[in-house]
Amino acid sequence: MTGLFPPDRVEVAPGAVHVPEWLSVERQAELVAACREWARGPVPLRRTRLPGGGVMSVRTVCLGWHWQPYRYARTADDVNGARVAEFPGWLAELGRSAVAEAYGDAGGAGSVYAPDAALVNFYDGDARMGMHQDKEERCAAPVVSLSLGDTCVFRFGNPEGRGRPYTDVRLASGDLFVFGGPSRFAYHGVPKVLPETADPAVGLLGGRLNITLRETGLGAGRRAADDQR
Ligand SMILES: O=C(O)CCC(=O)C(=O)O
Repeated sequence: MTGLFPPDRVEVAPGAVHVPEWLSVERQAELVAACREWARGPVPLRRTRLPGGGVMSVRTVCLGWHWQPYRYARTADDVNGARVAEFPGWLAELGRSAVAEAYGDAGGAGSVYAPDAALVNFYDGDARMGMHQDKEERCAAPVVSLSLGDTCVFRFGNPEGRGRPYTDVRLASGDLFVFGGPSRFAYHGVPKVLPETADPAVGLLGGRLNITLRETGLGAGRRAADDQR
């Protein structure tokens, strides 16, 4: 937390919690540096090609498991065929702290959280993300979202469809957003990034980074099969 009296967490929908200013500026800068390293490879940042022929405006790199529409694999078959970088233990630890912060420690939700995949999204220029569900995971564990750089408008909807009701939340650098429980499969998207809103101390000159942590539910058997590819 950065402020003397940090803003409280806000429950945007049941199980969907926004915690403003969760990461210190120093921690944000460390995460930006880590994202730069991950973007170098073994799989580079890429714009994801959609089955309908469109290309996403956001550029993405994955850790642990590579996401492509609409499945996870160990190798980035739609990029360069390389195996994605390992999911770091320290990032899983950060995910556990995030879940504990969002939901409180009482239920122990944080201690059992075991994310094994991360999508790192970079938004520059007019990049945005349409309303979608995160549903390739075979597991209903929460998604943890960390925002870095420019502020965005994050649209958080409902599990039934892309339309209303939804809530527009401003996610600023250092904010945490966790969605699980009844909101785990809610549609969400990023209609807008607000340029030049980042603190230069974070180390991202222009644009926004978002890291989402997920539990894929893809077990050791699947992993062993993939290792033999
Ligand atoms: O950038 C964001 O805040 C949302 C990212 C997202 O929805 C996703 O990676 O599925």
